Amino acid sequence: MYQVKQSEYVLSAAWKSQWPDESLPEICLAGRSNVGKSSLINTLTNRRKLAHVSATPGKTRTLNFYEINHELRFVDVPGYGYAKVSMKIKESFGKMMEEYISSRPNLKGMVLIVDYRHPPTKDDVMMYEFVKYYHIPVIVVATKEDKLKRSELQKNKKIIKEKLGLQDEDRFIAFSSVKKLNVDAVWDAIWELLKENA
Ligand SMILES: Nc1nc2c(ncn2[C@@H]2O[C@H](COP(=O)(O)OP(=O)(O)O)[C@@H](O)[C@H]2O)c(=O)[nH]1
Ligand SMILES: [Mg+2]
Repeated sequence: MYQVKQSEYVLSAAWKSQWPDESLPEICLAGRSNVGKSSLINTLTNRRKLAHVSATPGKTRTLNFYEINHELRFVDVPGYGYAKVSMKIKESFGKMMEEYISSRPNLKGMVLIVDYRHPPTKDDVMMYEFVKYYHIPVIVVATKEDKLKRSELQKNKKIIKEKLGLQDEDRFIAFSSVKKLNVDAVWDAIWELLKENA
C-alpha cells in the first residue's frame, strides 16, 4: 500500500515557461468540471484541502502542479466541458493541455475521471482519444460510485468502457471520495504506469 507522507502544492502555470523542471515523473488528472477531480486528489493524498474543492465549476484555468513524497507530481489540468466558459477560454484550455500532453517528456500517464452515474460525454471521449493519440497510458477513474444503485454498477461500467472505446491496456477503476473506495487500487495503477514507463 502506497503511503503519502508528503504532498504539497508546487505552482500553477499559465505558460510553458512556468512549468517545473522535468526531474520528477508526472501523472496528469483530467475530467469534466465538477466531476470530482479535486476530491480525488485530496483523497489520494489524504489531505482535506490540497486541491481546492470548488462550488463554482470551471474556475481553474491553469495547470496546477502538486508534489508527492518528493518522487512524483500530480498535474491538475483545467476542467473541460463547462458550458458557461467562453469559446475563447475553451480554446486556450485546449492549447495549454495539448502543449503539455504532446511535449512533456516526464508525463507518464493520465488519470481520466468520469462520473460513474452517466455515460461519458463527448468531451470525455475526445479527451480519451486525444491522449491515446499521443500514446499516453490512461487510468479511467469512475467516481461518485456511492451514488449508484448496486444494479447499476456493472451496467454503467460496460457503457462507460464501450463509449470511450477503452483499450485493453487501460484500466477502469470505480471510485468514491465519500466512501474512500479503491484509494489503494488507484495508487497501484499509478505505480504500475510509472514502472512501465520508467
Ligand atoms: N457523492 C459524492 N460526491 C462527490 C464525490 N467526489 C466529489 N463529489 C462532490 O462533487 C462536487 C464537485 O467536486 P470537486 O472535487 O470540486 O470536482 P472538480 O470540479 O472536478 O474538482 C463537490 O460537491 C463534491 O463534494 C464522490 O465520490 N461522491
Ligand atoms: Mg476542482
